[in-house]
Amino acid sequence: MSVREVEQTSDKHFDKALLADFRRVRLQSVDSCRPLQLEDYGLQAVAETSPTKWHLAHTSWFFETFILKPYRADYQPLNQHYEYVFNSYYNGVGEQFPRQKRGLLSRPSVAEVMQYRDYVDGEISALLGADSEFVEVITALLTLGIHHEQQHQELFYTDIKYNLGQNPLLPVFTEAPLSTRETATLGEIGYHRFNPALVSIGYGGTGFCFDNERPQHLHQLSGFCIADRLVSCGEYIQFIEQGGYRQPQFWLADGWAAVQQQGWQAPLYWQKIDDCWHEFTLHGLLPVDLDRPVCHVSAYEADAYASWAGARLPTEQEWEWAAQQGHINGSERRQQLLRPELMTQPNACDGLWQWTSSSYSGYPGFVVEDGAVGEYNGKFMANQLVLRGGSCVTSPGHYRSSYRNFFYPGQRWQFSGIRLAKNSV
Ligand code: AVJ
Ligand code: FE
Repeated sequence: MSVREVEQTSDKHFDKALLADFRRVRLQSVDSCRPLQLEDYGLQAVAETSPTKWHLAHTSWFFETFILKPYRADYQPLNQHYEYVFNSYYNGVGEQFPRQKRGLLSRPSVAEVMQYRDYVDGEISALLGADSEFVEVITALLTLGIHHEQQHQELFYTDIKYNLGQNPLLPVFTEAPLSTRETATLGEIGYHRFNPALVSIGYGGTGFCFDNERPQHLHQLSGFCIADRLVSCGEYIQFIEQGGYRQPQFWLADGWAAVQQQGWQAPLYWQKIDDCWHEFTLHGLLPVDLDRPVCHVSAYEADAYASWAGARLPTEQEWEWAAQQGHINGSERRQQLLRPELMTQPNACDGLWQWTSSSYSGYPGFVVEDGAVGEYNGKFMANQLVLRGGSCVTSPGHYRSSYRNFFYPGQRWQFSGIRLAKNSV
């Protein structure tokens, strides 16, 4: 190889589309917040729900920590304290400001957080504008950073819904779009039947995926049946009215303990007014529509409902195989709808994450990446359950049959619903 060839391969420029993607997603985060008042940006009702401005800063911190500090020559952070304040959980980076106190961060102000975003954006643009010998690694980290920011765009919606929902004024985030309600009523759940099969699980494509979707591997499935739609609010109301929350025989032990300790009687955000169920939504308080999928249930409630209905939850592999075959309507939406659609509408998409019975753990052969960035997914592989699909607040482009979301079984503030499965019908 000549010297000239060596130079050409060692100093390369960035794909122009990368910077365009970065800019588009960065702008989207700020755009999603437009309906908010300034006072809303700092709300944190519980440890799990971060303030909006913390999301806006932490996503910038991610690019600063994993790209600018290591790869931008002579990079000067805008503020030295941000390394600590906006570190979510990366011990490899250093100590973190306590999660449950994020709501106390009245400073930096929203305006200063926006300046931080602009500063990071400018530095990233400059970095990508020049040739670099680290094009591959920076491209991989930037792509991860973009998907990370999109995950936080979803968390922004789930968190602001929870935080606004604490206010007795039940603030409207945005007005509900004009109703396109149809008179059609929902039929019974049908089941797709699958034969036993040795199937391929995990991401096998050439695009982006998170590390927890790899390695692709074979998995032996027994025969099973999976529901052709999600459980509706109407069906869930039957469960409630027939005493589902008062009968321990339907519940896992930890689930029953949660019912007792937290006084659960209905999904999160539900309340009965004049004998009629209502739910708080990002469009304010609305009557529960019987034909929408039931939302904001824990895995315990999903499991109890399934027991009551004579079914079970699917495993994550069953779900993925059914999705690969095109039998699950998790279809991608171009815009975020902020509320799951009526299932009676033609081409309605699922609009909710779906609890599976699978524990979140590494696939056979999974290796945690070196360095602090390896803490992204791997260290959470204990005591959580996998959810599959995507929701009405998931970023477009995140729907993949191999995508693995994960939360603790008692958590309810994500847009999580129920798809049933059975061994046979
Ligand atoms: C995949 C949604 C469980 O909420 O911690 C954000 C997403 N990872 N920053 C989470 C995430 C790093 C993650 N979930
Ligand atoms: Fe994060």
